[in-house]
Order: sequence, then C-alpha cells, then structure tokens
Amino acid sequence: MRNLLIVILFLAACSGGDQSPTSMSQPIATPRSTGTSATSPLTLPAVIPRPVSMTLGPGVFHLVAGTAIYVEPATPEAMGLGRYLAERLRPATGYDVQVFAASDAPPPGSISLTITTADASLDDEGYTLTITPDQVSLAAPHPAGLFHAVQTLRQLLPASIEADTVQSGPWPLPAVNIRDYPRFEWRGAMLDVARHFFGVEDIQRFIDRMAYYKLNRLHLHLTDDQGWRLAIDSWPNLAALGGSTAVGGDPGGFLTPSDYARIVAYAEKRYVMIVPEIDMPGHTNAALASYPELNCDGVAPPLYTGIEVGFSSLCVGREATYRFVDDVLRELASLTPGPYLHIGGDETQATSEADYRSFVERVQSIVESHGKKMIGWEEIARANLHPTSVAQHWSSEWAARAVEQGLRVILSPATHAYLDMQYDPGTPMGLHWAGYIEVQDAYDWDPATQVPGITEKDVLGVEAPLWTETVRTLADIDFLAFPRLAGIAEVGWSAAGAHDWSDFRERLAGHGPRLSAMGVNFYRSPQIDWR
Ligand code: TNX
Repeated sequence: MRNLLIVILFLAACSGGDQSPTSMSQPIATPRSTGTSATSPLTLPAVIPRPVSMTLGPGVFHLVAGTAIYVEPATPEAMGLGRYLAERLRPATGYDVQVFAASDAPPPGSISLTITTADASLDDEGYTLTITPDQVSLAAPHPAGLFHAVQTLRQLLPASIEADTVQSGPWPLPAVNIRDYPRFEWRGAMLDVARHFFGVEDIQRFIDRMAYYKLNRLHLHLTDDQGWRLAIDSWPNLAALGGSTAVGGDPGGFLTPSDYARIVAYAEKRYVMIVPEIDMPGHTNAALASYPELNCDGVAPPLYTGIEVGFSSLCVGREATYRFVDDVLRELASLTPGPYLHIGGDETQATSEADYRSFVERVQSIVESHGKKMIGWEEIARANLHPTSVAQHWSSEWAARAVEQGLRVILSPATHAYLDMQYDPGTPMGLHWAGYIEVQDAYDWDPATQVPGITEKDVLGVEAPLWTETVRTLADIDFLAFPRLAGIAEVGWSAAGAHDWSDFRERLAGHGPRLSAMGVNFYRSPQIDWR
C-alpha cells in the first residue's frame, strides 16, 4: 500500500505522469517518444530551461511541516539565499520553514544549500541539485548557481507551490540528479519604460518572472522620444517635463535615483544585472523638448506622444550636447553597479552619417571615462569601436561589422526575440513589422547560426526586448512576454544539442498552472496543449 502511494505521489510530481514508471533513471539527452503510448518511458520533470543533465532516481522526498533549510558556509549572501528559498516555500505550504547555519551534516529530511568548489567546472552560474527520499541538496561554486538551483527546485514541486495563499499539498519532490550550467553568460530581457512608464513594483514583478527562467540581465530602455524616465540631478527638466507624458497621451512618470537604486538592489538579490539605456543621438525628443540648447536651432520641439521613429536627433555639433551626455552618463554610472551603459544608437535617420560616427566615438570615450563599457544597438558598428564595447543585433547585418572590429554581440533578432510582436493577427496588442511571432518562432533559432559572420564564440548571449508602444499594464507585459520569454531563456541557457521544440512544448504545457499560480497573465498559445 505504502509503495503504491509512493508511486502515485511520484507520478504526481512528474509531468505526464500517466506513463509507465519502469524506467526510473534516464539521462535527459536520451531520445524518447513524445507521445503517450504505454511503452514510452517516464516523462522527466518539466524544467525550463532544460538542464544539461537530469536523471531520475527512485522514490520521492516530501516537503513537510518540519522541513528546514541548512546553509553552508553561512555567509550573509548564502544565508540570504536560504531565506529567499524559505520565502518561496512558506506561502503555499503554510509551513514556517526555518533557515539554519549548518554546523554538521544536515539532518535527514532537510534541504541543504552549499557553496562548494567540489565541481569548480560549474563556473559562475552552474549548480547541482540532488534529491533522494531523505535529502535535498543544492550545491554550487558561486551563489548565482545556488540561486538557479532554487529555481529548478521550485519547478520540481507541484505548480500550486507558486500560489500566495495556503494550498492543500502534499509537496512531493521526485528523486533526481541534476547537473546544470548555462550556454551563454548573457540571458536578458529588455523593458521599454519610455513609451509607457512602469514603476518600481511592476519592474520588480518582471524581474521575479525573468529570474524563474534563469534570465540574468534586465536592460531598461529609460529614454525615448515619448518619455525620459530617470531623474538626473544636473538636468532636472529631463524627467520633470520630458517624463510627463507617454504614448497616446497616457500618464507619464519617472524613477528617482532612489527608485532606481531599489530596482538595482532587488535585481541583485535575484542575480539579475540592470543594464540601463539612454538612447541617443536619435530617439531623443523628450530631452530636446526639455532643453532648447540640445537642438541645433535652439528651439525646443513640443512633447511627442505618437509612435513614429527616426525623426529626432541631439545636435551633434554643439558642445552643450557633450556636457549633457557627460552629466547624464556620470550620474547613471554612479547609480549602476554593473559594468555596462547602453547608449542606444538605433534608428538615426535624422543624424548625418559623419555626425553619427563622430558622436558614437565620442560617447564611447565618455562611457569609458566613467569606468563603464559601452553597449549600443548594432548600428554603432558604423563607427570605430573598441573591442570592449558590445553591439546588440536586432535587424540588420551591422553586428557582423562589430564582430570584425573585435566586439562580442548580444542577439535580439526581431523576427524571433521581439516580445512586442503580435503572436498572430488576432493578438489584442503588439506590432507586426517584424512578423507574427508564435511561441515556436520565439523558440526555434540558434544564436550560433542566426547572423551570417557571427559564430558561437562571438555571441555574448541573447536578449528579448519588450517595446511598449502598445503595452500599458503589467498584465499586458505578461501577455506578450509569456510564454515566449521562457523559450528565449531556453535558447540562452540550454545546449544547442538539447534544442527540441516538441520536447519544449510538452514541458511548457506543465508551466501553464505554474504561471497561473504566480498570477502571470500569459498567452494561452494554441501551439501548446496546456494543462
Ligand atoms: C524598433 S529595435 C526600435 C524601437 C521600436 C521597436 C518597435 C530598435 C533598436 N528600435 O524604437 O520601439 O522597433 O518594435
């Protein structure tokens, strides 16, 4: 009877639990039937992104009222990770999960978090996760790896673990052996807070959703024609006037330096680097409207609330422009612990070619004078660049020119990675200039072969931009980002050889209840047999 119960609980903990449990240990890379025939082997738990290796063992671990977390060594950072895990487990279980500094071997029935160099090849973000009926062990050489291990652990528990109210349980975890690390170091999302403004709370929720899929970079597009969203002490009118409206005349807003610092701190606890963008010399109408001296004719244009692009330019020939750039980037650098400042550089039809090149080269030096590295949209490759700068591909072959100059690139191909594209013509928001992007389109591409002239070694990683011309609420963000962002996360994390749409779509089906439990307003794509 007890064995039968264990088998039932075990199956409940695994996705597709209607299959035979005869094959209890199966390397994840083994080809297997995606059908549900009685002869197909047991389906592995639905972890996204797919781990490098995962084998199932016999039995289940049960999270129960007394389950505690033991941390070793008990550094403040590692203890913080223990508390982060406890906070994820408490609401739905209703258990008062305790976190202890481990002095001895953790007792049976506990969860251990260990920083250890035992497997140093796991590098900055890799981890192991071992679950037996007696013990859950998360181990990594660095805290970021432990953080990712926690995300995997969450995905092995029943979906209702993500609810913020007490659920009935039980809380089985399948016995499993996972060893995992990312393919690319840069796995990002971009949020445009300029076309529509999103404040601290919304951005924090977005960070939580990203981190669940092991994304580790949040690029904030802070300025554009329609809005300037970060208060700059030395140029106060930028936010005060330039931040006062949004697309369609919707309400504006801006982040104060302390709001920005709260976002950075929140992201840091989730191992997400904030990458701030000040878009220039184009996409600058909000700044031009705020300060007449930034315009070549000395006349400030009116604020802009439409969705055209390519009509604005800072006055490249004026020294006031560089005082402005220097002041803004100095203040931004002082608020930003990460090594990068993004300077935009896209869609500069209102700037001459010679002006564009000299501007980008001068701004590159200004960024470096503040101790940072420059990132720009791929058009920056028209200028002479330093190999420490980074180019971001979106829709041309300029990024290959950047690679010729020795730069590495971030891949955000609009036809796959643009989260603001509609899924299909019926999608109630979004644009479609780069096409319609269903979940499979977002998933099915390889960063190593996407752009002629750019190979795996040139690729820093991937990033999915969410432009917000048509996006007004967190629910809208959720709808366009999920589930496509989960697909992009797998493109960035999982090995090229593990890429498999039919396998991904089955795992994604199991994430419907998880996203629902988190309150994510995701798109129920007809490509997925949602559970
Ligand atoms: C292109 S991608 C832009 C943005 C728009 C977006 C809309 C890029 C670097 N520039 O200014 O918001 O298309 O999809």
